[in-house]
Amino acid sequence: MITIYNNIQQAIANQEKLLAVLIDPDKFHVQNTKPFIDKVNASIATHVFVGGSEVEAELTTILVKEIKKHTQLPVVLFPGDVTQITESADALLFLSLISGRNPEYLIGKHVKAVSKLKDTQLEIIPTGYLLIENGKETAVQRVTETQPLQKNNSSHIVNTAKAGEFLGMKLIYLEAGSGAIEPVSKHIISEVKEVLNIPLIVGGGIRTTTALQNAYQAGADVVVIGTAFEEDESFFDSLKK
Ligand code: 1GP
Repeated sequence: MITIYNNIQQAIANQEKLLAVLIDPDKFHVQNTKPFIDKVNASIATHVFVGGSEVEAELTTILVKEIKKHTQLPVVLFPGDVTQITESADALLFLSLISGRNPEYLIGKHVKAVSKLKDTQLEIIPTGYLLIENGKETAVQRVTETQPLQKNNSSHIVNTAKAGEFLGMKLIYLEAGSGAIEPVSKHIISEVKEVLNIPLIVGGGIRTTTALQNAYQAGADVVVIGTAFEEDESFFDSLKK
């Protein structure tokens, strides 16, 4: 069976870089879905991620159904909470916040999610999620009540990412936080990439094609961009196919 995860691995084997456009249902007007997704389709984007730190229940399902009407790209849930799980999507990043020490975000919410996932058709992708310090408090930090990893302690970041791989996680996600002032540095991305045998996702604060290329050159396999598109859809013009 061809799966979204296998396709990511195949793309990496072919030395392709992947771009996920993140849509936060809390900050997005559903009636804007078609024009927005038309721009996504015309761009180099390869995935649509849907999720946010604080989203009203049911909004995710409504939005995902609308997105699926307008694109063939895989729609992947990037949930801040159990309420954001919907069968209308294709896959679910089953995120464990391994940079933090809050048991709810390490395993608690996952246990609660199981009753929603018993007969799921979603492809579940276990993902080690690492929040990296970026100069200001982010929604992830506030909502999860965890501290980000210090950016000047790269060996701890590397060891945390590798521990995630050893635990069986299939993706590692380095997160500076939505709207971060500073994206994750090239130095941290390259050190983490060096030790990993699984795909690396990087997101948070990437607002320019230069920052995107920097992340790719440093070793990011998938880059996630949300805020830059929310603030200025003309950014898609510089990312046309
Ligand atoms: C946030 O990594 C994503 O979880 C994307 O961040 O909104 O800053 O692009 P931005």
